[in-house]
Amino acid sequence: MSLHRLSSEQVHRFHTDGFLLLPDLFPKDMIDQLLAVARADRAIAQAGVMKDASGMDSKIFIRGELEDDLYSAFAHSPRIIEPTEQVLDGEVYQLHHKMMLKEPRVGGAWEWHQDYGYWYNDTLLRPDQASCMIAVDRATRDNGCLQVLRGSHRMGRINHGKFGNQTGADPDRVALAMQRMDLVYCEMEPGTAVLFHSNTLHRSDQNRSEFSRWSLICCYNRLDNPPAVEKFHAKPHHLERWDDDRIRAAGKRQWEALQAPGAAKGNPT
Ligand SMILES: O=C(O)CCC(=O)C(=O)O
Repeated sequence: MSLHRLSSEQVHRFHTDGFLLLPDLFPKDMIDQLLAVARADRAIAQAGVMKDASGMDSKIFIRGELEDDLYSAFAHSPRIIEPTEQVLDGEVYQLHHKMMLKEPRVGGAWEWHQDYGYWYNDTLLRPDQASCMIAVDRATRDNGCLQVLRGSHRMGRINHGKFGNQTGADPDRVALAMQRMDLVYCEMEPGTAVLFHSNTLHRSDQNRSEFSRWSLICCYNRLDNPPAVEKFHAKPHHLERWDDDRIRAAGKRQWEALQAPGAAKGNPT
């Protein structure tokens, strides 16, 4: 019996709430390594930014295909894959993964949306996806932790687009949902994760604190639900499961490469 399987009570809670907190999903040394690599990585320092409605930036380093780096290595972890397969009730593959950084004092907000609000347009025909957001730094209300509306995945997909100066889920529909559903702030210690359904409404605030908010989000789709047209996401594949030591070894290789003479410096945040 696998160490990473959820209890039937946890699976039930995911289906009821549309999300599930997974305390201490990863051990401290793996998260310390991930943070050290991310801070040193020039590719992340130069990553794209997402501007919020007031012009504040979140950094987003997103990759479709799996690569030879630590971020991709985490996406291979059975600590994530097994619970995801349980809640989606079938084999999954990695759709994409992203390192997210909200820098102290200036990190931007994310507006209410459902991931499937966008992935629908990528011709994923069923909402059979889930995302696992892993706290790399401590995530708090002050530095812009993830917020979710409990049970909102059961509304099905709602309209997404540009409404006034906001892009995201239809704000009138969100306002109605907020009258009936609990708003939950997913405050997490490093290594804790939240697994959420692709129709769960979520957002996050700006980071007005003195502390950075790094996180890694790994997104998965059911293998029997390939997109009708291939876009940015990874092609459907049988996802190898890597044990912790193989993931640590990928991190060590990347760390050594980043320290090599001539390697450009990353972002110390
Ligand atoms: O990083 C965050 O706070 C939210 C990111 C998000 O909602 C997304 O990538 O879909």
